[in-house]
Amino acid sequence: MVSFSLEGKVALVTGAAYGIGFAIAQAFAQAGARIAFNCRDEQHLRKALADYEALGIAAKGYIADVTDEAQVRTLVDNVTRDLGTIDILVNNAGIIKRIPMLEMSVEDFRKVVDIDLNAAFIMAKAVLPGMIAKGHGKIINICSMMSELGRETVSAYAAAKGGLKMLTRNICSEFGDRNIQCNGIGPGYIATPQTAPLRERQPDGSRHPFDQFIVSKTPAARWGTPEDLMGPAVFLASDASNFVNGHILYVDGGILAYIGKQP
Ligand code: NAP
Ligand code: GCO
Repeated sequence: MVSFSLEGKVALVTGAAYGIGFAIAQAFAQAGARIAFNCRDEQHLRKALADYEALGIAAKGYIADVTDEAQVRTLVDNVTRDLGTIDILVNNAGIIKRIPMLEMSVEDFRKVVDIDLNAAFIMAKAVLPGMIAKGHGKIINICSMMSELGRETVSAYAAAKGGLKMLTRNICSEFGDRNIQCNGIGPGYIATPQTAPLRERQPDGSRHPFDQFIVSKTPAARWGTPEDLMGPAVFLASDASNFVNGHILYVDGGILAYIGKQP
């Protein structure tokens, strides 16, 4: 019997105060997991706790910056104390800075790479010992279409997400024989606060040119929603995917498969 159940599992979803992480944590809770999440901002945390409670989810929330090794150590210790050893880690926390490369400072480039790539290494190192001791574990890295493609203004983000794809494959390679599966989810263009600037109505009330561009480039002819990622995330977190390892599951409405409509 194939099991998509997460009953009895402890899941930590980073950056799950809202957006994609919130939807993934909600899906895990619906599948039976106990939920922990973190973010940096107190107000985000308080609102997220209320939002989870409104859904009947007794999530545990923690303030922790995933780029800070000491804060991550404390985060993992606190989750372990409150819920038990972490079975499932989703490296979801991430930022983007959309700046033309020649105008982007090295500081900005480093900040994006620090959160979107280095933090996944820090988080994985913190949870792997517990997974090894338990004899199983699931790590899911939230990659991106920019793990495969570039575009103007997102050099740091694409470099980080490309690196995250290869970190995913390396964790798979190094820990597969410990019954730890590390996979990625590559969302397409998803309607969250992160992409809100790309969907803003123009002063004349028309749709943002990028909004029109993405919808025309996506076979599904729409933006994705965080809810579109819930099923794929449960699959990769469950025993149903125990022989899936080092895979990036693109949830993109088909955009990576499509050359685009002839003008
Ligand atoms: P979002 O709406 O901007 O949410 C990002 C979350 O991460 C927030 O909860 C934020 O909370 C948290 N966060 C940011 N930096 C953090 C840090 N250093 N430490 C801890 N938490 C941090 O983003 P999203 O659209 O849901 O995206 C989530 C993930 O999916 C990101 O990795 C993103 O790159 C990826 N992704 C998004 C899309 C898309 O189209 N939206 C597509 C592909 C991939 P605080 O600010 O309070 O810390
Ligand atoms: C952008 C977008 C994308 C999405 C996503 C696509 O500016 O191009 O923010 O990067 O966030 O990563 O998969």
